[in-house]
Amino acid sequence: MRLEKIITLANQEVMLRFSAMERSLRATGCDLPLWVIPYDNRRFDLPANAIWWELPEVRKLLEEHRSHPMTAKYQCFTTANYQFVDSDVIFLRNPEEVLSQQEGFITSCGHWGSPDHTFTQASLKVLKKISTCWQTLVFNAGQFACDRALYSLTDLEKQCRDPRYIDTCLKFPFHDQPGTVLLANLSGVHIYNLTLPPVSMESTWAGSYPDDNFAAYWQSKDRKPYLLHWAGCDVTVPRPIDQLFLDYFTEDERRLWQHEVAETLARKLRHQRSLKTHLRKLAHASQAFMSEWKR
Ligand SMILES: [Mn+2]
Repeated sequence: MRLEKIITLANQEVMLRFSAMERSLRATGCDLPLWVIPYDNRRFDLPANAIWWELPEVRKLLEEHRSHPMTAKYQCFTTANYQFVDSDVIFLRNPEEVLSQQEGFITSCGHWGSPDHTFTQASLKVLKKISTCWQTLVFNAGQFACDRALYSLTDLEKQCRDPRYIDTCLKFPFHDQPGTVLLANLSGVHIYNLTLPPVSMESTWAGSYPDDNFAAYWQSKDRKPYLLHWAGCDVTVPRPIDQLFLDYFTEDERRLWQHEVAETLARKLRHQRSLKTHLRKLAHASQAFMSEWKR
């Protein structure tokens, strides 16, 4: 495919990670326009060659169903020749060059090995009807590329509203992943995962690299991941590979990042403490109940 743009989803809250992603993209030599789908109203000043991209028809459909803000990325399916990435991604190689050899719908995650969280009970039934090897067709919704528009706006809306798919596409409360996976599969496009043969790329998930020798896996240029995604990684547990995005921060940004991590850790500890308090209260209550009951 001949990439024409990179698409992402962001708001003010993820601005630091967005900056690292954008700088890593430019560092690979890719000058393509960056289209930013607004996650919500908290927009921020974009760097050069980046624009906010929102389709009012899609926004209206999602607001009507109070869909999760991440489902705003469904609008990617109405355009062609793009790479979508979350903001917690950095590029290691120029996506234009990597994808010039590919066609159809391109994924590159490891969900074929652990397909949980890519479907709902309803969408799993649909996926199983599409292929007995459905596990190779599910993917992480934070990194995908496609050379064609999969739906017109009208068809996208129709598909999302279909009684068979609406619970997965518009009403799933936690994220867009089962909906994104289902919509891509229903479109009939060929879905290829670059970590499977013939490309057999090394893992694009930062969590696959717990040690400081991560670059040792990337000796072969063709099998080096072209992007890295921190999907689901706990930011309060530092890992050597984090250096790859930290390197894109200025001194001030690094301090801001440390502050964000410290706040996340404090929230986590508060949550654990309140959970412990609740459990203690529950234990006391059940003891009291049991001693009452034994009398
Ligand atoms: Mn992500």
